[in-house]
Amino acid sequence: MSLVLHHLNASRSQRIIWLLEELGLPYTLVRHERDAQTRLAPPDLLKVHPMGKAPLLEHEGQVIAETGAIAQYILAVFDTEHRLHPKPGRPEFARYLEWMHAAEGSPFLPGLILVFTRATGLQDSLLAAWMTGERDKATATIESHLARHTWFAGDMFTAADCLMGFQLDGMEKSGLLDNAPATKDWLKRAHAREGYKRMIEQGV
Ligand SMILES: N[C@@H](CCC(=O)N[C@@H](CS)C(=O)NCC(=O)O)C(=O)O
Repeated sequence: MSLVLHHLNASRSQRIIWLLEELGLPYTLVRHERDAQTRLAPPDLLKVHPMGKAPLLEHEGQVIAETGAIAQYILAVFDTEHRLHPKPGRPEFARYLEWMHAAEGSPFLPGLILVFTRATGLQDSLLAAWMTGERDKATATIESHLARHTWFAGDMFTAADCLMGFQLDGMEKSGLLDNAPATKDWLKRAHAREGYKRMIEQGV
């Protein structure tokens, strides 16, 4: 049975589009539009999953939520040659796992909380100052890693790059990478990939 990906505009679901394009898998994209004022997902996503958030993947009668789980599912079922997920025992395996989880973990969370502080008028709060420090630490961690590695897992391009790309694209657009040349070089390499270009062509 075919893959159905529920996509919300300007959202994390572009990570999964990129991954599916890199793997060359056929899929149906169901588009959902954020509310223009609240920026929240429309109620129709609640009919697919009780959290009502994107991305959501449908396959063989199952609905899967959470970007990391969706990526792992796609890789386990369809990437049996391990093109985008190194096997245990390969030198890239540990870093691959670390950055797959980092995409929704410590390096991602401060930026997300800062979006919420701005949306609620708390941009001058102690919370915003704390999260700015955490976000700067994350930016420095990513920069130091990418100064030593071509891709997040090492020499091999993996799904961890697809998952981390959403955050880095957003940071570049906000001018947060002006002092992060290695991260900007990673973005250039990522943007040159055919899979990335096909993701952008979908008007994400
Ligand atoms: N941890 C979840 C987060 C899902 C999530 O918050 N998605 C956002 C899009 S970036 C969303 O649907 N926001 C709209 C809303 O919460 O109404 C994941 O990795 O998939």
